[in-house]
Amino acid sequence: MSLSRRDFIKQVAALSALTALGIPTKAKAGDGVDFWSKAVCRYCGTGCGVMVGVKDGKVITVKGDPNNHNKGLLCLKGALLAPVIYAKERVTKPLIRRNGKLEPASWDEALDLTARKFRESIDKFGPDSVGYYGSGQALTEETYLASKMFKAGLKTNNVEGNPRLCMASAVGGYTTTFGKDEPCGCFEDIDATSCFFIFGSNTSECHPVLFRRIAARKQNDPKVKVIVVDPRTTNTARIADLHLRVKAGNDLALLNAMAYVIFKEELDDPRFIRKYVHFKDNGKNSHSLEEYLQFLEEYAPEKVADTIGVSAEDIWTAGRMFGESPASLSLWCMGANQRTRGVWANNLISNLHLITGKIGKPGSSPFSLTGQPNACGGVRDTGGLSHLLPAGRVIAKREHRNQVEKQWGIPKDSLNPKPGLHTMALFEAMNKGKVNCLLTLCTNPAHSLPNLLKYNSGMKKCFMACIEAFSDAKTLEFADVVFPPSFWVEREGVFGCSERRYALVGKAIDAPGECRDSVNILVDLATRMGVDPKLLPYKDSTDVWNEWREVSSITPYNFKGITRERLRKESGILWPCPTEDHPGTKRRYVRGEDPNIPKDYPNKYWFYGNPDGRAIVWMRPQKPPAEPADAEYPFVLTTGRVIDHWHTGTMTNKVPEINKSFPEAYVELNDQDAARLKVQNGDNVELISRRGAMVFQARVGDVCNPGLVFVPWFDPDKLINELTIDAIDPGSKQPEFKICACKVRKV
Ligand SMILES: Nc1nc2c(c(=O)[nH]1)N[C@H]1C(S)=C(S)[C@@H](COP(=O)(O)OP(=O)(O)OC[C@H]3O[C@@H](n4cnc5c(=O)[nH]c(N)nc54)[C@H](O)[C@@H]3O)O[C@H]1N2
Ligand SMILES: Nc1nc2c(c(=O)[nH]1)N[C@H]1C(S)=C(S)[C@@H](COP(=O)(O)OP(=O)(O)OC[C@H]3O[C@@H](n4cnc5c(=O)[nH]c(N)nc54)[C@H](O)[C@@H]3O)O[C@H]1N2
Ligand code: SF4
Ligand SMILES: [Mo]
Repeated sequence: MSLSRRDFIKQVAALSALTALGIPTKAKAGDGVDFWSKAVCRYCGTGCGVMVGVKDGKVITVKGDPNNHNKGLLCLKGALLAPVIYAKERVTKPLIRRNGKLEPASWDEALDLTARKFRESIDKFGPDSVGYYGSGQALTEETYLASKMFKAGLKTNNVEGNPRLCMASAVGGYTTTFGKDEPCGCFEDIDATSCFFIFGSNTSECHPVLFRRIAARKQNDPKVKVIVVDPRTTNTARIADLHLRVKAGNDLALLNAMAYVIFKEELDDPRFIRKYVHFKDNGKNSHSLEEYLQFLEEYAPEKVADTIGVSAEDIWTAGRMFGESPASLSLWCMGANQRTRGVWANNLISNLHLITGKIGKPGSSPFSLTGQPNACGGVRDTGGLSHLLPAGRVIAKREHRNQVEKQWGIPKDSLNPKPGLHTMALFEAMNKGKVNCLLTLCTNPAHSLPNLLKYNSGMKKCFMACIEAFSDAKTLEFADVVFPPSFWVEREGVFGCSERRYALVGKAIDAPGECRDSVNILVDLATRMGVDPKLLPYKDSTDVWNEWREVSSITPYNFKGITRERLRKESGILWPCPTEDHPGTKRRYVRGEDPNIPKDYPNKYWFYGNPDGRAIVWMRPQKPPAEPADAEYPFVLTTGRVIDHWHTGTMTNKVPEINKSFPEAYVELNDQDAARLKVQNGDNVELISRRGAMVFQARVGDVCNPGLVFVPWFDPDKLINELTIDAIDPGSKQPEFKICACKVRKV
């Protein structure tokens, strides 16, 4: 059963009446279903709780969980999940490539072939000749297990995932500023803030249920201000009191200029700065407040307005709004992260909170919005990247390795001390024949990597085994083996969304055909590769979860109290949560809230991630993007999302209502540019970058800044990533999807 848009609106309206408290996980219920099962939406990092309605063993409807933070609300994607499960493109049998074609095979054949290929490569070329490439959409248990299997079992740190394309700059930002990853605030801050500072986030399309909460906050209190920083007039920008339509890639200067205004207007918090802040420059040298102020002199609004592309007056207004507001909440996403200076952008946003003391109080927080439903809980927290170990520890530190070795029951100093290859280096190594075997789980790199044409040869050469739910995923054109996984509510496990909230995706139905749970696939594969079975003593995902809880317990992540039983009853709990009677933590680093801080700690705040207990205000200069527009390629190409489609479209293109509204990719072109190029709305134009060229239908209007074009990247038939650049942030190694130069030609 699927819903039309009208039905959907009706359903959302009806949901407020649906707040019968404490719906048990599997209760008999009316509404034509046999039972409702509790889960989390499988799409965005908002992490909406859902109730899945099952009849005769099939999911027939999905509605919002009234007890989760979304209070029963869902966006269209979440509400229309049922038809995705039953799409005819589901992979339901293992496949092996024979004579160039993927053909059905038995599980034994597919697993043995994969294990043999990996084993041979490791024996011949060493453990770093293989790798794992996972996802912020995999369950926590799956990523934790894969990371342990490769790092401890196969002795390679080549463990990566799509969060490198997405959240790596946020990880880098938080760890350099606070010494620990992950946001310190929570979604409830939305209801308490009086100023939203939304930077490079199209919240209305990408975190729609959070956006409703933002809009409701604004509607309820006319004093609430919204500042949006985006080179496009997105739907998000339409509710802004102040929209700074910056030049793409040039807004680091804006963040420093706002800091300048804050000091000039005496909106800083000297007491907070004195006690809790430490100033540093790019060389990691410490500085005084006076030296920081000197650094900011270069960023007087009048000096940088032209670089940024907005008026000095608007910059003064932005700084004042942020500083004068009793509480300010920054929300940012890919417009900050997908940049060659993504880490710096993250640091500079946190600076604004640290100089004003607007942190750790209701409504005040530097809050990075996470893209995927489990990039935080699954990949960042479990250490599913090539430089990380579980619960905020890093490969490079011997002390951390030794802790984890002890916890995993492997000999001291047996973990590989060298961080593995980051995502772009991993695919580059495949090009060069240095990585010969790759296991992918829940990601579609042949569509989502930047500068795609460059990486095709590596994907062709490398033995690729893909755990992938849909047969039309682009990456399967390169796969040698395909494993059919249980999808979404066909298996049980945990998702951790943007606000450190862990919630259970309950199993509601059986998987079709020969699909297996990915936890089971990974354990089976590891065993056949010769990994010591004692390392992976799990019969199901609950066992993995229980080990992971234990592993977290000696770290500040400590969520030992988040038991499976609690997850079944409650609709999500925020870590840290050390004991079973602990309610979870809304705000970290605050005495009285964060269980890591003793009750008798002398200060109100403790940024315990850093040795001196202080957060760092970084002096980061303005830097342009890697490939700015120039005379030959005079336009800037940016890429991003539309509300109804998810990433590479493999799921949302199975929903007719959605596919009708966005059948194919297009290019947004500013009307002044269009007039100059004599292009009318609906005409075809060719975009040409230094890497590729492609034709799109033009949507002419005033959404994009003049000189900027925007293309959504969901369309598998128009792979805009053939044009994007693979320049990376030197710190986070995240690619600059948001900015490259191009030409536009009428065809
Ligand atoms: N509908 C939908 N929702 C999603 C997803 C999806 O595929 N579809 N994916 C999820 C995932 S994984 C992610 S990461 C998030 C992404 O969520 P967002 O980051 O909100 O989405 P994007 O469209 O990638 O980019 C956001 C904005 O960055 C702006 N931008 C570009 N360049 C610059 C710049 O130089 N400076 C500034 N300030 N802004 C700039 C763009 O104009 C765009 O409006 O969405 C999540 N939610
Ligand atoms: N041009 C451009 N490119 C971008 C971005 C951008 O803004 N612009 N954004 C980047 C960002 S932020 C991200 S997060 C990445 C995302 O990039 P990808 O992770 O490559 O994109 P998805 O479409 O989410 O891929 C998920 C895959 O898993 C499959 N799948 C779904 N459910 C399951 C399941 O339960 N199990 C298994 N095993 N498979 C499943 C889907 O069919 C799909 O093929 O893309 C990046 N690429
Ligand atoms: S806002 Fe995100 S999590 Fe919530 S229903 Fe929509 S896609 Fe799912
Ligand atoms: Mo993402």
